[in-house]
Amino acid sequence: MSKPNFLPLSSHVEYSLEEMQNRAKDFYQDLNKRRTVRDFSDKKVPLEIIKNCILTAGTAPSGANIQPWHFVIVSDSEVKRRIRVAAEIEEKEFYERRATKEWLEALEPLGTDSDKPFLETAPFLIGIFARNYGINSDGTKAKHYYVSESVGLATGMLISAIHNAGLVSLTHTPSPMNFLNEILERPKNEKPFLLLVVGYPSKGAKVPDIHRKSLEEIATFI
Ligand code: IYR
Repeated sequence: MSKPNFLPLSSHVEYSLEEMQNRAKDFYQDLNKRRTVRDFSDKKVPLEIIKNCILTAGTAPSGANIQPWHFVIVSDSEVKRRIRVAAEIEEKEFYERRATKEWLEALEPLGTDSDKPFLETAPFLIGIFARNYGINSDGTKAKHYYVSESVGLATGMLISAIHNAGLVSLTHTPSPMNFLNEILERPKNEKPFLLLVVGYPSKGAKVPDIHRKSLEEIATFI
């Protein structure tokens, strides 16, 4: 067992109480403007912006600091086309057969269907993979901890970073999405977690008239 190495916490910034109140409120008000968007423009986005958003995602906490995530950033139109074709096959199956009546009813307010043009229109698709286990140098499996929680946290930070940059995203989960391993050439210790569609909204993009729960509904103070 090696001894842990500790460094002084030099990065923490302490604000005045007033500044803290303002920052907390401003951050909430800004993130509350985020909407999941399905109408994308084909307007180009500089790769540098996406790289910084990915770096932000990589700052998420993770079980035993294993950082069990991998992001595949897709801008190639042929790869995007292949993803759309494969996703629409699964989605058609979902909407026409696999989904229960209850599930379809729950999706009604979102107005979704099996047609996924945004998979080709948006400038970037980000395939987010969860590394369920690692591979040691001798080929044996290395255990990873709290993988879904860790990748979920990183994804939330990625979505926030994209919003902060002035772009919009869509959390897309064709199910099953194992085809992403094949198209994006990821190894079998990685499981597709989510496909994040990123870009600008189309001119005149519309979003469903749905609402966020109140503080009383989502929190209890004891
Ligand atoms: N994957 C399908 C269905 C879908 C499921 C949920 I849960 C959503 O919140 C939205 C859609 C689709 O992308 O259409």
